[in-house]
Amino acid sequence: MTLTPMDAAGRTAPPVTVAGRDFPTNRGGLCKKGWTSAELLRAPSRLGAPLVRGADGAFHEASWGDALDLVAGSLRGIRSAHGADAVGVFGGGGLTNEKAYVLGKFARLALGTSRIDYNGRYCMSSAAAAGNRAFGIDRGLPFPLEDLDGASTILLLGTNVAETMPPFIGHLAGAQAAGGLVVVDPRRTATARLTDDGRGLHVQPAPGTDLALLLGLTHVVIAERLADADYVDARTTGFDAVRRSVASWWPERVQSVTGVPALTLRRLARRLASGEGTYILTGRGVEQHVDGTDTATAAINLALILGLPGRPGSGYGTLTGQGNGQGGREHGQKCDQLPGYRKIVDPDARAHVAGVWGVEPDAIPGPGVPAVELLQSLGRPGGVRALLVHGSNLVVSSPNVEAVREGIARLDLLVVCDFFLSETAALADVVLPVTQWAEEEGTMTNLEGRILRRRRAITPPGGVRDELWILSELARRLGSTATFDTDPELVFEELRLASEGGIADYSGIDYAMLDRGEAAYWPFPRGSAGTPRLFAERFAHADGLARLVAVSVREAARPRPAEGELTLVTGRLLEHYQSGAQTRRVPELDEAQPEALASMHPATADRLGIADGDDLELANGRGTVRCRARLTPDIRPDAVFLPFHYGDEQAANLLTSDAVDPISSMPEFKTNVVRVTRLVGAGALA
Ligand SMILES: Nc1nc2c(c(=O)[nH]1)N[C@H]1C(S)=C(S)[C@@H](COP(=O)(O)OP(=O)(O)OC[C@H]3O[C@@H](n4cnc5c(=O)[nH]c(N)nc54)[C@H](O)[C@@H]3O)O[C@H]1N2
Ligand SMILES: Nc1nc2c(c(=O)[nH]1)N[C@H]1C(S)=C(S)[C@@H](COP(=O)(O)OP(=O)(O)OC[C@H]3O[C@@H](n4cnc5c(=O)[nH]c(N)nc54)[C@H](O)[C@@H]3O)O[C@H]1N2
Ligand SMILES: [Mo]
Repeated sequence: MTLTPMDAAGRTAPPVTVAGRDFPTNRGGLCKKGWTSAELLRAPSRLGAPLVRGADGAFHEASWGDALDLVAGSLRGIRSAHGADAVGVFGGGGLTNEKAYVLGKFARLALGTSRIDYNGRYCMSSAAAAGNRAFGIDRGLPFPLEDLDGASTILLLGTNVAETMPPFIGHLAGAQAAGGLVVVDPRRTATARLTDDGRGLHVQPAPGTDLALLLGLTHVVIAERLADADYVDARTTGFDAVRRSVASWWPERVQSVTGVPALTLRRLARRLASGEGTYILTGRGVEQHVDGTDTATAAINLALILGLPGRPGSGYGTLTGQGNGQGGREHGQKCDQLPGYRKIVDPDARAHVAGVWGVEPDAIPGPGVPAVELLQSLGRPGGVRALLVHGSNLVVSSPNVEAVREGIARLDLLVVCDFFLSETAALADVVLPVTQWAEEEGTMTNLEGRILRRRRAITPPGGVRDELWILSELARRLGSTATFDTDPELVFEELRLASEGGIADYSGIDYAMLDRGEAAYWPFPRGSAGTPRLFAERFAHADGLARLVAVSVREAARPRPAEGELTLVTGRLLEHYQSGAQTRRVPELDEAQPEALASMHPATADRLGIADGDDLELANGRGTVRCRARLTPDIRPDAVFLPFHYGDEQAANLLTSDAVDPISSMPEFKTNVVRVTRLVGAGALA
C-alpha cells in the first residue's frame, strides 16, 4: 500500500509504501497489520502537540518548553518530598534498543529511581527466567529461523503463529510435509488447523495443564528409554532429580488431568524422539501463567533429555512477541538489570556500567520491583506517586486492570509518551507526542537475537519529538550531569561499551555493518563474527553444562472452575495488535474486528441458554465484561476465549488475576475463572 503523509506544515511528504522485503525471517512476507501500519503515520487521531491537563480537568495544548518544565518541576517536587523511588518508569518492548537503553539510564541516573520495569514482564519474563536458569542465557531462538525449514518434527506449545506471526508459518512447511507438526492449544486455532491433513497432530489439553502434559511426555521418554543418555551425561546436570520428579506422571494420570489420551501422549513422545530434526517451541499460551517459568522449564527439560539444544538441525526456543521484545529485555528496562543483560546486584556489573556512565557505582540504585508490583504500589504509602510511561497502554494490557485504574487515580503525576491518546494517555496529566517507527533511526533485535537497523523513511510531523530528545531535555531540567545523547548512533556506540563483556554483548556491532546488511547475532564481542547458533559446544553457565531443574505441579497455584464456571482463556486475533491502541485506529482492521467476542463451544452455550450473537456478561470477583457470544466448536467446552485487544468495559483484563509467577513475576493472563450469563432485556447491550 502507498500513502502520502503530510508534515506539520501541511506539506505533502514523499509517499511511504510498506513492502515486504526479501529477508530470510519473513521471506518477503508481511502480515496484514504490517501492510496497514503506514496508515497510522497519518491517522487523523495522531497527537500533534503536548497536552497538559488544566484546572478544568480538560487537556490543553502546550509548548514543548512549558510541558517539559512542568513535568521536571513536578518530578523534582515529588522526589524531594517522597524520595527518588516515588517516581516510577514503565517502558515497552516496542522501543528501539537505543530508547530502551536510554530509558534505563535516565531512570537510574536522572531520576535516581530503582522503580523501572516494562511490559516485557507480561510477555517474555517466564521464558526468560526458564532460559536463564537452564542455559545461563536468554535468547529467544538460539538458532536462525531458517533452521526450522529442515525439521521433521516441530512441537508448538501454546502459540498461534498463524495469527500472531503469519510469515513464520512458511518455516513450518517442512515439518508439516513430514507429518510432524504438533500444536498444543486448548483451541483449534488457525495454527492447529495446519495439522488438518491428518498427518500432524493437534493436542487440546485443558487450559493450564501443560506442566502435567510435559511431565508426562518426559516420563514416557525416560520409561521407554528414548532419552539421549550420552548427551544427558556429557552436557547436563540434574537428571536424577528430574527422573524422580516425573516418575509418578504416568500417561493415564496425565490423561486424567489434561484430558489428552494416554495413547496420544505415548505416540507424541515417540515421535519427538524419533531422530534428527526435532524442535520444541513455546509461546505465551504456556508461559503466561503463575507456573509459567516451571512450565517452560519442563519443556526445556524434555528438550534436553532428548538431546535437542545445540545439536545441528534440532533445538528448543521461545517465540518472542513484540517488535523489539528481545532487545527490549537486554539493556536495562528490567528492574533487576543493567545493559548487556547484566545483573544490577552484581558488583562487577555495576562497576563496569558506572565506568561507561561516568559515575560512581553507588550512584546506580539497586534492584526495583517487577511491573505488577510496581503498579500495585501506585499512590500507596512508600509506593510510586509519579509514573512515566513509554510504550505501553497499561490500563488495557495489565492484569486486574480495574485495580490499575484505581492506582492511577491515586497518582500525583502521570506522564505518557505516545503517538495516540491511548486509554492510558487519556488518564494522564501530561501527554507527550512522539515519533513513530518510520520517522526514527535505531536498531531492533529480533526473535533470533539478530540486530537490525530501523531507518528513518519520512520526516515526522513538526509537533512531535523523538524520545531520546525528550529524555535528554528532562535530564537537563532535572540537573543531571550524566550524558544523554540524542543521536541514535551515538547512543548505540555507548550501548556497545556498556554491554561489552555482558551476556548480551553488542560491542562488535556498529551501524555501518548493519547498514551493509551484515548479519549480526549477539553475543557479538568486539573482533568476533557474532553467534548465529548457540550451544553447539557449551551452555552459558560457568561449567558449560545445562541445568535440568526438577519442577512439579502446584495444585493450589490456580483456581479451577467450579460448577457453572468456565476457564477464561485470553489471547490474540490476527487483525489486532496488543491493547489495540494502534490497530483499533486503522479502519480496515477495526471494521474486521470491531468488538470483543467471547468464543464458546455450542454445547456449553446450549447448557447456558446462549445463542450465537447473544449479549453476555462475563464476571468474577474482579470485574465484569459485557460482549457478544460467538459459538465455535474449535474451543474446549470447559473454556471461553476473549481477545485482550479492547478497552474500557470490553477489556479482558478486568477479569484477569494479578497473581504472579514466583520466579518471573509473570501474571496469570491465560487461565482465570469466570461465570458467563446471557443478558436479557434492559441489561442487554445497545
Ligand atoms: N495479530 C497479532 N500478532 C501478534 C500480537 C498481537 O497482539 N496480535 N502480539 C505480539 C506479541 S507481543 C506476542 S507476545 C505474540 C504472542 O503470540 P502467541 O503466543 O501466539 O499469542 P496468544 O494468542 O497470546 O497465545 C497463543 C495461544 O495460547 C493458547 N493458550 C491459552 N491458554 C493456554 C494453555 O493453558 N495452554 C496452551 N497450550 N495454550 C494456551 C491460546 O488459545 C492461543 O491460541 O504475538 C505477537 N504477534
Ligand atoms: N489478558 C491478556 N493480557 C495481556 C496479554 C495476553 O495475552 N492476555 N499479553 C501481554 C503481552 S505478551 C504484551 S507484550 C502486552 C502488550 O500490551 P501493551 O504494553 O499495552 O502494548 P501495546 O498495545 O503495543 O501498547 C504500546 C503503546 O505504546 C505506543 N507506542 C508504540 N511504540 C512506541 C514508542 O516507540 N514510544 C512510545 N512512547 N510509545 C509507543 C502505542 O501507540 C501504544 O499505545 O500485553 C499483555 N497483556
Ligand atoms: Mo508480548
